[in-house]
Formats: sequence, C-alpha cells, structure tokens
Amino acid sequence: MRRKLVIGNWKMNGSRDSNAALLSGIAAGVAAESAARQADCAVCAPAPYLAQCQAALQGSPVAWGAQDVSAYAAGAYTGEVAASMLADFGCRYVIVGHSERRAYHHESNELVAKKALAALAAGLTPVVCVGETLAEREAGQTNVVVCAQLQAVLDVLETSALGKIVLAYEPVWAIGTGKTATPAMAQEVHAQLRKQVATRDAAVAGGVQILYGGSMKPENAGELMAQPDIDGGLIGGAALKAADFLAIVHAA
Ligand code: 3PY
Repeated sequence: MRRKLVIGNWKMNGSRDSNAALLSGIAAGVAAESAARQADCAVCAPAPYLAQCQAALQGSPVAWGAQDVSAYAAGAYTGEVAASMLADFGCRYVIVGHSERRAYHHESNELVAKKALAALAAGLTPVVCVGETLAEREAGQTNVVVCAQLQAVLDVLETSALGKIVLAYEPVWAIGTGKTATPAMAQEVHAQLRKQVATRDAAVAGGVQILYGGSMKPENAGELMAQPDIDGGLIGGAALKAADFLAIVHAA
C-alpha cells in the first residue's frame, strides 16, 4: 500500500520570523500525531531558508526540500543551485517542473527531465510536476499534454530510478485560482499517469506516489485524497498556515 505524502510548496513567501512560527507549528502538530500516523509530510521552502528548515526540523518527522534545482552539477551557472548543495542542507525533496517555472522561466519538458536526473544523482527525490492549461483542457488535450511532460522524464530515467520519483498532477487552471479539479477529474488524470509509468514497469507504477496540487485546502483534501490514485497533495497557499497545512496532513 502506498503511503500518503503531503508537501507544502511555499513558493516565494516567508521571512525568518514568519518561517520560525510556521515551522515550529508544523513540527509540533505533526509530532503530536499518534504513531499510527499514515501520512509523510514535507515543506519546500525558498533556497535561502533551507538552513533554517534544517535547524528547525532536524529530528522531526517533517522533511524539507527546495522548489527548483539546476540541471548542472557545478560550474559557471550564475544564480543556479546544484542538487548537491540542496543535499548539503539535508533536503529530501526538490520540486521540478512546477507550472510557474515552465511558464515564467520557459522550462521545457527536456530541461525538467534533466533536473529530475540531477536531483536523483544527488540522492534527492524529485517531485515532478505535470499539468495542463485551461485552454488545453478545453481543447481536449489534457492527456496529450501531461503524457508528453511525463514521457520526457520516463525517457531519461533507468527503470531502477523510476521508483525514486514522486509525481504531482497540478492543473495550471487550478493553481492560485481557488478552482480545484473535482476528485473525479483528478483521479482520471492520476490513473492515466500511473498507466503510463506501468508501460515501463508495472510494479514501480503500483508504488509511485502521485500527488494532486492546485488549490488543495482543508475543505477538499479528504475527498481528493480518498481517490484510489491520489496519494497526497502538493499544497500552495494552504501550506503557509500551520493549522491549514496540519488539517490537510490529518486528512491524508
Ligand atoms: C498551488 O496549489 O497553488 C500550487 O501551485 C502547489 O504547488
């Protein structure tokens, strides 16, 4: 059985003071859960705050990670952060291919695949995001778009590495808009993604965690995560309030 996983994507939000309160609230809330706690959880913070996450969360059940990584290992890439640097700060996860990076930084499917490879090489778990725009959904292109995004990653990964990634389906039209895919809409895409992974390896496909992202909040998290192929959430705005984030972790 797949474990549920809830990851907060803080995006470009926070300050040392607000992070301190958020991190201690999350760590205390998760630590107070019973040993029978089912869900794993993590926060993905802006890079300058990873040391703060490491100091606050070390030894707690809450993992931490980053929101992007360079495709390159080291060298003359001004402004980039290498996967080995994230590993140095104890990161377990790194988000790659978030739609905001694809849209505002023109990241291609191939670049996202290279970033996933770079993350794996440093021992990190890449959280590979895929998702369609509203125009693509309305044109009936959802599966074509998300399958192409996933295929670029499948094409560069050895079968042994496939089981080390996490996938996140984030419909672009549901990000930061308050609109959420219905559980049935999300489940349909998640099942399709799992089927696509199964074309490479059925056992790996059965174990890969596929998160839903896009305005997941305490009110809709339980119903979304009750779907058979939805293994958790990648949480935007609701990850910035400890009570909301914890409510989603509890719902998982
Ligand atoms: C959102 O829910 O807004 C997200 O983009 C999560 O990554």
